[in-house]
Amino acid sequence: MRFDIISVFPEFFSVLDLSLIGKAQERGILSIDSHDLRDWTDDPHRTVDDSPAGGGAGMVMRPDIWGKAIDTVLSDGAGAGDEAGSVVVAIPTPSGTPLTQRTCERIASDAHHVVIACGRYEGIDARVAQHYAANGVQVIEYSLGDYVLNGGEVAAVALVEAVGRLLPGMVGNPESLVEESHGAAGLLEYPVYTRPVSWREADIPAVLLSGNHGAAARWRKDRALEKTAARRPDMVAKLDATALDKKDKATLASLGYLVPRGGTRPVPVRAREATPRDALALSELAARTFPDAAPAYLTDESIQSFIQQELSLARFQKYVANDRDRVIVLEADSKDLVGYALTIVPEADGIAGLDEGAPVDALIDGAERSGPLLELSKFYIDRQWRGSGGARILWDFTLADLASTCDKWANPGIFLGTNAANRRARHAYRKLGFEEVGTRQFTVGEQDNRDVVFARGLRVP
Ligand code: 6GU
Repeated sequence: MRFDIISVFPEFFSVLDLSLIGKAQERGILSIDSHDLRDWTDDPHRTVDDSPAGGGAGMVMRPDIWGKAIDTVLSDGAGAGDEAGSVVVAIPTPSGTPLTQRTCERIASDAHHVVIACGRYEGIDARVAQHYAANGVQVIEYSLGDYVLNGGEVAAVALVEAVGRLLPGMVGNPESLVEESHGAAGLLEYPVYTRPVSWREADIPAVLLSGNHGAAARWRKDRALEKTAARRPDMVAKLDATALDKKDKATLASLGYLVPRGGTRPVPVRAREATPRDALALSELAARTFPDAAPAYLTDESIQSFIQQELSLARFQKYVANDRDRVIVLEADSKDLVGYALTIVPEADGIAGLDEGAPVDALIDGAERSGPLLELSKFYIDRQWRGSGGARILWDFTLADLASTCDKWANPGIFLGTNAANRRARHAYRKLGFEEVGTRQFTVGEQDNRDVVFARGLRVP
């Protein structure tokens, strides 16, 4: 690959004689020539710029000078069979497209001649990029990021290094290209360590020294996911969900990203207290989800009459407005509701649902209850989100919220009743730290039901 760099500071590029890029030049993998733009001027002052048409601050680089310079380096040694995309004119500018690893990979695989035109001042007359783009040259106006440098020289060095290291024969171990940041996995790289094992009170994570390669790989993947979620949430939202395994998804769920059933990408979700504006969406979600949890022997009629009476818009408006009812919603970034939790908080150290079979005497986390007994009246995840890890996020937020309202008590509790036949729900509540403490009777429509009653404490470990 051949690079020609044109700049008013051609000496700048001596750095490219160092290091791996310097070695690659010696080995003939790439050639780099830098040129002084002023060599193409024809006035005694070697002028390359002029004032901007239309007025304004600063100076603009002249198209006639740039045209002569670029034509010269392009024609010098140009092959007759230069294919489309094989000749690139790269123009560094803060107004360019952000340079990505994908672009660098494409240049490395398709281009054999790259001319880098380094502007200074307010940039290069716009007709230069236009002209070459219209004449069979691949023109790439690129930026290194959202900040301004005085000229394109640093960005030219960045491009040569980023593209150069991808050329065949450059990197000793091509595998290191797979796991690196911005590699095929679409993640930032995990943190890396080397000896000494203990340095300034900080140890290398034990799993990396355990010799258990599977566990080390898992740890690295989790750290990469964590780091990417913290620093580059935009990259997490672009991950291909079909390439994620169960544990990847569990880690992403703990970071607030869920993959819905049939979904192609992780979706950021957020738990929050419901507001009156959620009442309609809540009543719709409740009507959709209730039938899934209802026992099989309930008639459609009973279910519908329950929905109309207990899960109406008016009911949810009341729940959301009432201080004793805590409603937490889990919301996707599309603003769609993923799930909701409704808890009834009794006065002082009272008992919610006393006339509905509350387990008054149940032990709470193995000890006598001291403080109120709350009722988790509703806890639902919409169908396409079940099994995605949303229940854990909704529950963690709900628990923290309830714990803070009950923090003056030594051992407050929360209970719930769920249809005995609903094994999925029973399993889910056990996973959320609830224990079975008994049963209760209740009616839906005209029909009697038996519920299993679960309880747990409200202290957050
Ligand atoms: Cl490519 N050029 C200049 N002048 N400033 C920049 C840049 C490029 N990328 C970020 N800032």
